[in-house]
Amino acid sequence: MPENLFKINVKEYILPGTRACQGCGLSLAYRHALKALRENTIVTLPASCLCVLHGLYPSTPVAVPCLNNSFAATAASAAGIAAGLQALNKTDLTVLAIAGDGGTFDMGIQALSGAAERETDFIYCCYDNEGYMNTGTQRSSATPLGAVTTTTPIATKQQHKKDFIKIMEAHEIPYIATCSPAYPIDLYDKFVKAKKIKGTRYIHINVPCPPGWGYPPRDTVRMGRLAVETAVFPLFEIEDGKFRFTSRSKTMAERGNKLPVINYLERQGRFRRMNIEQLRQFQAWVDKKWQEYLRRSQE
Ligand SMILES: Cc1ncc(C[n+]2csc(CCOP(=O)(O)OP(=O)(O)O)c2C)c(N)n1
Ligand code: SF4
Repeated sequence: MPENLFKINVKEYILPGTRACQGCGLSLAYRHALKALRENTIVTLPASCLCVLHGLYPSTPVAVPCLNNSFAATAASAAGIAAGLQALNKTDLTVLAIAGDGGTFDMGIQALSGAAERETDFIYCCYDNEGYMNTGTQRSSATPLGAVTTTTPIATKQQHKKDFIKIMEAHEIPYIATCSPAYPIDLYDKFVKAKKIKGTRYIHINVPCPPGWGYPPRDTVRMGRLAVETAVFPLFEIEDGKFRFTSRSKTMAERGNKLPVINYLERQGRFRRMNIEQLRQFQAWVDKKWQEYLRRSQE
């Protein structure tokens, strides 16, 4: 049963005073994710912007128990927590492992793949700001084609983003979802649903990042909406292998409309060196993925 605005948990688990940047998409997303998961949750996270948001010991603005772990070990630490809870017969707690794209697509993939294959009972969330942002915007395998980063400063990134959803689908886990802080009710619903499912659940959040992407902090929600409306980042869930669009992507699929990617790219400084050929490749890549999703949504 979908939630709506009036059913959203009014309790806050991120208190005022985080160390995230102004306009950070991660803090918006994390706020709604924790509201959906509520207090009976244990979070484990690696070095990242999220770790910075959590603050310095002994003070933190986050009002649920959290474990800081090493960069590559997020899913491994979650597996340890899940095993400990099972040994203690504590069945009412949700384990949330949450890491950036660097900590997921690159550094954390081995531990995540192992935990998913063992059907570990946890939610793994990748918040994807498309770069190693905490250390100053280095390229990751989630960085899109044509973006400038500090490790691709002149020629821009030459490769498309890794299709991480396909990798997670290959593990045949019961629940996969994408979401955006620009569509908070959709995000909230997906975490509520994931909490009720057993086994490994994977949630991928598109996280607009003002300093890393090069746009004014006031435009974070706008950037998140444009990512969805251009189909650069479609919203969907895959439950037991069944694909379904949600929220704005659902209406876009029904009406057959999506904006050209240029509407999204031209507002971000990181694409300032993109050339016409890369723009063409970017649009073709998005169109191909969108067609695949459309076909699956009709199966
Ligand atoms: C093994 C290891 N290598 C490098 C670092 C330095 N480091 C800390 S955070 C970070 C970037 C993390 O990027 P990502 O996972 O994408 O999260 P974000 O910072 O974007 O939130 C790096 C490289 C580290 N802590 N450990
Ligand atoms: S660098 Fe980006 S993701 Fe990191 S805290 Fe700042 S706005 Fe958020």
